[in-house]
Amino acid sequence: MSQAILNVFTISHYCEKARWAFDYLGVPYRVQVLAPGGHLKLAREHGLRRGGLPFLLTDAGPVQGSAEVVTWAEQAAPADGPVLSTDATRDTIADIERRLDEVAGVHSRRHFYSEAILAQPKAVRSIFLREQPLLQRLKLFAAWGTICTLMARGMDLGPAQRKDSRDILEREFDWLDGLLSDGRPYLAGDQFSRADLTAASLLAPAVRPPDHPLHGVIVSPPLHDADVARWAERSTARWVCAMYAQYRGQKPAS
Ligand SMILES: N[C@@H](CCC(=O)N[C@@H](CS)C(=O)NCC(=O)O)C(=O)O
Repeated sequence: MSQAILNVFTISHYCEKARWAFDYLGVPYRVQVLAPGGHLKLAREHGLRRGGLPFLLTDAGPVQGSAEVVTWAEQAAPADGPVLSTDATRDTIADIERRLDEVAGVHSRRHFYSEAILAQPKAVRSIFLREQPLLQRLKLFAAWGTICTLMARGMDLGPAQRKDSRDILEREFDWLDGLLSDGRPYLAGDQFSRADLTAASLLAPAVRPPDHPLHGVIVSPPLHDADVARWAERSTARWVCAMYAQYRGQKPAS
C-alpha cells in the first residue's frame, strides 16, 4: 500500500489532532499543506462533497474528518505499538471526543478568528503562506481579502460572536475542570487516549501550550491574549500543557 497523504491547513487544530494521532501511533504518512480554495478543488477531485480538512487520501479512497482520520490511523497502526483507545474505554472516549469536536473545537477557532481575521489578517495570512510554492503564495496574496470575507461568513465571525464563543469555552473549561477535579491523569481510562489528544489539540488555541508545533508562530491578538492568560490558571489549561509536554513534544511545523 502506498503511503497515505494527510491534507491539512497548517493553522488548523483539527488537522493538528490528526497529525498528532499519526505521530503518536507511529503510522507513516505524508503531509500535504493546502491553501484555502485549493482544498475545495482537491476535495472535489476525490469525490468529496465538502472541503473540510483534514482529509486523508488512501489507496481505498478518501477519509474525511478528524475523528474518521484518527480511527483510520488506529486501524493502520502497528499491532505492537501504542494505542489510543481500548475496548473498555471506546464508548466513553467517543462521547467525550464528539462533544470536543462539536463544541470546544468550533468555539476555540471562532474565539481566535473573530478577533484575528478582523484585527490582524496579515498575521493569519503569513501562517497560510507557510510551505506554499511561489505561484500559490501569489494567488493567496491576491485573494486574501476575499478569503477573509468568506472565512468571516463561513465561521460567523465578529466581536459579539467572539464573546459568545468565549462564554461557551468557559463552560467547556468548567466541564473539563470538573472531570479532572478527582485527580485523574486522563479523561477516560488509565492511559493516554484519543479523548486526551482531542481535548489538548482542540483547546490548544485557547491555551497555547509551549510544546505545540506552532508555539510562537501564531500571534494572539490582544483580547485573545488576555483570555488565554486568564484561562492559564485553570486546571484544564495546565493539563493541556502537560499532555503536550508528555505526549507530543516539539515537532517541526510545516
Ligand atoms: N468536524 C470536522 C471539522 C473540520 C473543519 O472545520 N476544518 C476546517 C479547518 S479548521 C476547514 O477545513 N474549513 C474549510 C472548509 O470546511 O471548507 C473535523 O473534525 O474534521
